[in-house]
Amino acid sequence: MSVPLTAHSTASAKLLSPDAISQYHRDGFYFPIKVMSEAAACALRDRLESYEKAQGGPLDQVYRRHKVHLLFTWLWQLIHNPNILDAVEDLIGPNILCWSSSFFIKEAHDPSFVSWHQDATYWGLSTDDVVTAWVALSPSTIPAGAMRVVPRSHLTPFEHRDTFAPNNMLTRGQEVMVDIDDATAVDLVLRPGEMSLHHVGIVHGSEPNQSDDRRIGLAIRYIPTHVRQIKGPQDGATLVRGVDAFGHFDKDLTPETDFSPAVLALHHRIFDRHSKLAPGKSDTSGKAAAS
Ligand SMILES: O=C(O)CCC(=O)C(=O)O
Repeated sequence: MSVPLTAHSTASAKLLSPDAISQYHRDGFYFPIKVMSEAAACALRDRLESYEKAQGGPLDQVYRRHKVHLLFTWLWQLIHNPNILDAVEDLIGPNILCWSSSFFIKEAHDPSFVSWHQDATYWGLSTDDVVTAWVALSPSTIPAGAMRVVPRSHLTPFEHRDTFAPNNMLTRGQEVMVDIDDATAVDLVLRPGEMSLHHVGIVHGSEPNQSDDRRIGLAIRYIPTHVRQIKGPQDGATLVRGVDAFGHFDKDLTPETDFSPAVLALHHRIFDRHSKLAPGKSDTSGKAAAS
């Protein structure tokens, strides 16, 4: 976290304006960015909910947490969405891997929350030029517990502690060991089909969902190909744009069908690998969803 993100050239920007790019580098986030129509986002939500209906309940915690784009072919397409990738390219350059993706779903009137934390503390990645595209598949409003960020906090790494607080959506209830003045936070309010972009070092979190609708967001983690995994086990990723001249990550499978046996076997292998690690290192995404 100590190395500040090097701004990618704004001259060749594909989607973001020069102001948007500078704002991202200065504040550690940028929003809202329209990725698709509201109708298209609702169609994706329908696909998720049809699956949930067919299997008689919400998507399993284990599945929603890790590389969910390998489980559903429609999420595989979403991580390749050109609007998302154009904006990400404007921030981290043209050679892009999708390292992971996680659903953050809060049911209506769900007490689940996300404590203030910085992803860079847990992910074991070698550099700071890592960006999350958080794509809304339902309205992400303040009552629904939209994600909140603390501007410019990506420039200062903080110590964290594990709280294991009930209803905390993070695996160990990780939180920064400094008092955050809530008044300085910005609510990333999004319509379905919009996304926010946030830096791996930014302090972020979210409040419970007090609305009558679910809050559904897909957090997609993008890294430039030069990044290495320096703490966790050998890791995989998907090249979504450009070329990978480094090969630091194994190539993840391409899903041919939803929940293909090959992908499920990969998921089990990932969990076996992670369960052999010491507690505290067992979740490279740093996330879990409680329900
Ligand atoms: O969806 C949320 O409320 C939190 C998301 C988050 O922590 C992340 O995307 O890193």
